Amino acid sequence: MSSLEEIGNIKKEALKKIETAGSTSDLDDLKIAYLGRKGKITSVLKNLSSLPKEERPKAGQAANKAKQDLEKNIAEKTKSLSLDELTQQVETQALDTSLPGRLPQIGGAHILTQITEEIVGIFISLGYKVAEGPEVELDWYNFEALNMPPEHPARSLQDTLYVKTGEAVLRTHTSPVQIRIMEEQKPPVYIVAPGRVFRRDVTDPTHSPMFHQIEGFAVDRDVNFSHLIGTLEAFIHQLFGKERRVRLRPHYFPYTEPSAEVDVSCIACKGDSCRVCGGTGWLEILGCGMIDPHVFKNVGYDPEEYTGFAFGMGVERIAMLRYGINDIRLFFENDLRFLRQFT
Ligand code: 2U9
Repeated sequence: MSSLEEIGNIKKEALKKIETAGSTSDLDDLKIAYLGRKGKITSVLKNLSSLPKEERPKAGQAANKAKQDLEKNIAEKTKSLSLDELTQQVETQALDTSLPGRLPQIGGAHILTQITEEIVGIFISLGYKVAEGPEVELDWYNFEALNMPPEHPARSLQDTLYVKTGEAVLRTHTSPVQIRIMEEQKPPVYIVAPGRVFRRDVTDPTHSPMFHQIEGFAVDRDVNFSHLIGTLEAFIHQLFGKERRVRLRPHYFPYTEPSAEVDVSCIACKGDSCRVCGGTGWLEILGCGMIDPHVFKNVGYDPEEYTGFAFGMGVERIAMLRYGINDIRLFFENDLRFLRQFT
């Protein structure tokens, strides 16, 4: 076979393969096979010198022409196949803009935060300011300044979590916040103190070693017990509704004298008798009293010049009564099925 015939055959074979190529990557392979460094056309061009002298010019021309034609054909076919491939890609990977988007999960305030804000808001509307303090407290602020010296039996009423025996404790109530305020400010003071408190309790449906309190106090000239009753009645009516009745029962706290516990007529049965109120028609929701003169002396207030009242409540207890929740642990397990009911 002459060299011209050989070049013609290679070209014919290559053109046929280009014609039937199914993808741009097939064309890339063909380019390498015919025009690459070791390609068939390239080999012919490299071997021209081994041909008889008289054949060389024609064979050289034919090989170069074949090279140009194949390059042109490959380029044209690549252009049309890449357009096909792009069209196919667009069709198969197209965005369906009619699909609804994914909604972000929207969070909300924890039910205890909501109730705390509601209660604090009521006292703000009555002219009170909000104060906070440390959760790890000195013995002085948590106990001693509040009329509970080391051997005072009242200390055993509250099982304490000690950080350093005799010195630092996890606060058992938010009352130390108010001692700190009185040390810094002169009367009149009207303060509510919300926050976490800690007790050495075994966890059960109504006890948790950490829970939330809101305490409040007012110190001014001529503050008396009737101001305390009026304030708590206004608060209870805003929180539970105007139709609720309020009653006080005498009680004992080391830091108030006289002291009382406050009941509201049952929010479930409106005072008749039901399971929520244990058949009594009343729910205990607060403790309160007139601040003991010893406490005033401890912070440098003159008990002859000033008097004051104080009150305290448990936030979990109020949430449980309002929503009929029967286990305090539900507040802290963070099960979204529970929490979402309140958002
Ligand atoms: C100062 C002086 C007195 C705060 C008070 C109560 C009554 C009370 C409890 C209710 C349920 C706490 O969450 S609970 O266990 N609290 O009954 N707290 S008087 O008296 C104070 C506070 C600060 C300086």
